Amino acid sequence: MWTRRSSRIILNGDDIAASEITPQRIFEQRRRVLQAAGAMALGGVAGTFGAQNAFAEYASPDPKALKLAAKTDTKFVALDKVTPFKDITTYNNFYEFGTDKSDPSEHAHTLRPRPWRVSVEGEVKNPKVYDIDEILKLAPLEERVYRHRCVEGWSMVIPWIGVPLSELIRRAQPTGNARYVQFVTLNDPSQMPGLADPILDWPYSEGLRMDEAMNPLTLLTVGVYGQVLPNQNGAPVRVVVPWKYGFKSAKSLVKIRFVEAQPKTSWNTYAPNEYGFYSNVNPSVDHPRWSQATERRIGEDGFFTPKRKTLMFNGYGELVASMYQGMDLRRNF
Ligand SMILES: Nc1nc2c(c(=O)[nH]1)N[C@H]1C(S)=C(S)[C@@H](COP(=O)(O)O)O[C@H]1N2
Ligand SMILES: [Mo]
Repeated sequence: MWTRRSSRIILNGDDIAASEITPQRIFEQRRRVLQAAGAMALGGVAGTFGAQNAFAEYASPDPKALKLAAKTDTKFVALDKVTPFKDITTYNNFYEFGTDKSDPSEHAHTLRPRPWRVSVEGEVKNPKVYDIDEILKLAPLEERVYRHRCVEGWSMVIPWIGVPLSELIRRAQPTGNARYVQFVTLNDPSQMPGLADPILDWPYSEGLRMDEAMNPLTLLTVGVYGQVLPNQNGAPVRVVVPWKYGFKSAKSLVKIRFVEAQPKTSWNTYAPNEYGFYSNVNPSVDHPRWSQATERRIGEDGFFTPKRKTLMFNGYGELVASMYQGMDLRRNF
């Protein structure tokens, strides 16, 4: 559950957390967060590249990776233990590179994340093709530690870096007809060997309602762990929607399209009874083939590790529940 303490929102409250997240641990982590935030506020963000990341403890262990500096707002920092870099870069879903969890880390080296362009189009007054470097400079980069839960029943805690998607939407100036946003992934078989396999209706595509896209949690994401996104995590730019199942967070985007009608999405097209358009994390709505009541946190799984209880809206209800008031979330799953 979210607990509000002054202006901060602190994530806590699943079973395992009782033993792991002691008051002392929370206190120390929050102090580090606030110190980091304070240091950034004093020093300012020292340019897009090359500067020290706000969170030394989340620095990428990859010495060759291009580093990104980011500011932080403690409101968006989940205090759960962060999942190790090794796990978040070797246990991935990115079907354009194969369906095994290890496939993206083994095969995504063929993706060429630079140069890269993203077309912002459709029902907008300012359509524009953005170069990836323009996206990096849309607004000051922010570091956000989010819970990330896959519909398959596992979860991670990831220090993403990006800008609120609302910054891009504001510049695009949607017309009155824009009710949804569609996100489309690259569709280039020369870079993505998995496209040869017609598992999904390529290109991978996802969508959000306009208010969901504008929600301050929705992050246009360019980095993780203080560095640019590794290819397997959706380089060079993806969306991250932390209160929804992971598949809503489309990777390696080439198109962001504003539309009037609810867009078709890859997983919903594949199995409409299993993957709804909304796909809000909801422990009380089972997937037809398995329960969604609990989850396994990657990086801490052992034979005897108890599963965690999955939280409504992945724990982000305070920031998102109002968008679904009056909606039947069993029908709109
Ligand atoms: N283009 C594309 N985006 C995608 C996917 C995919 O197969 N292709 N998989 C989705 C799923 S099911 C999940 S759980 C997350 C995984 O993101 P991560 O590997 O960075 O943790 O990416 C989502 N975005
Ligand atoms: Mo997923």
